Amino acid sequence: MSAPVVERRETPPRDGSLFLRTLSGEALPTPPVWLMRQAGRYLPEYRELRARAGGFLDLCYTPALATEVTLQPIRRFGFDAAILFSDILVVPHALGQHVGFVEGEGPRLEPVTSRAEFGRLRDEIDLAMLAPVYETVSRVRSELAPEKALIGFCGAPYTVATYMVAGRGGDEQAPARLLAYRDPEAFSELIDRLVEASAAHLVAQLEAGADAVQIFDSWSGDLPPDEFTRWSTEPIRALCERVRARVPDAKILAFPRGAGAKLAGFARAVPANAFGLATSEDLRAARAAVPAGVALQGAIDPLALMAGGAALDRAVDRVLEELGGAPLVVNLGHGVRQHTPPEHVGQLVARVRRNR
Ligand code: 1CP
Repeated sequence: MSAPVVERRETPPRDGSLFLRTLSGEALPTPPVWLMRQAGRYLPEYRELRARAGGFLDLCYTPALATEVTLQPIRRFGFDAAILFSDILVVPHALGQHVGFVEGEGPRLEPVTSRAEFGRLRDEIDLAMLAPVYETVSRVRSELAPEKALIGFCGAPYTVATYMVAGRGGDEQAPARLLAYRDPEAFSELIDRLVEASAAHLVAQLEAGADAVQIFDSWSGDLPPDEFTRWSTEPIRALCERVRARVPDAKILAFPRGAGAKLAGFARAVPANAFGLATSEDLRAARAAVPAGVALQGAIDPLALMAGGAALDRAVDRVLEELGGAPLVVNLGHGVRQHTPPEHVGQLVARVRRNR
């Protein structure tokens, strides 16, 4: 593993951060709120900057612009946490895979579909290539108010592997799943490499000033239980352990999107401070499934946010009612959608804070 690129900064204790207090197990009367994909194309100021930036990866690797995009939703809505503007696919990129983003279509990678093709990848992640990302983390941290938390992130090994093997996104998981059935040793080797690479990437973000990190497992929810344990739970557990070996007090959120009944086993095995819930989860069942004092994050329907009005108020109230009274981070069950009216996001935040 290469040496960290940015020195860890001395950060003042942020007792005022509702988000960090919640991750430490406090149940707050007004819970903290942020939204997955809170920076992005639904914001006119993002679209304007994106048009000037060139490609999407150029935006991710230009600290001044990535810092600005990270802060845009904080200025507009006053969320309790900012999430670093980057992407889960910078990890395969820094492992030497060709990664591109096609306008209007999404990510395209040169697929690696066999052990022979893994040979094209670096053995270890090139952290120097991601130096602009860590520079962004440290810039954002120094510009954010002390009571606002900064979240770094990575994709879970399984989710990132689905893109690396298929060469594209969406719900195209069949190539990775076929490889996992046909050649489990090869798939396991890829997952192990991703555990190491992702751990190095998360540690570098924490050392650059991120207050917490989120692991996005967007595509594991459909796996049958045994496969889910092998390819989602166990690698994420190993990833958390690697990170804590280097940063013992690291605050970690794990988001096994759509785990459903598999959440209980996942939450027993994975030593995260918080678990993210998708829109489809039964919230009371999820609360019963995680150890007492561990935070939950979620799970407002992004389409209720798009609809706005009374439906949005009801969706917010349901989350507060069913998950409140215990450590809770209000969020969506998946990312903000592109055509969401920005004023609905303002409505959501006001609804969460209305009794404050
Ligand atoms: O042209 C553009 O503006 C690109 C759209 C875009 C954006 C705004 C992409 C391409 N990535 C991002 C930023 C991003 N991606 C963030 C930044 C911070 C924030 O949340 O505001 C984060 C956390 C991600 C994480 C990410 N990227 C995930 C995990 C979460 C999820 O949505 O499930 C995944 C699966 C990706 C891959 C990816 N990158 C971009 C797109 C369009 C996709 C999804 C492609 C697919 O459909 O599979």
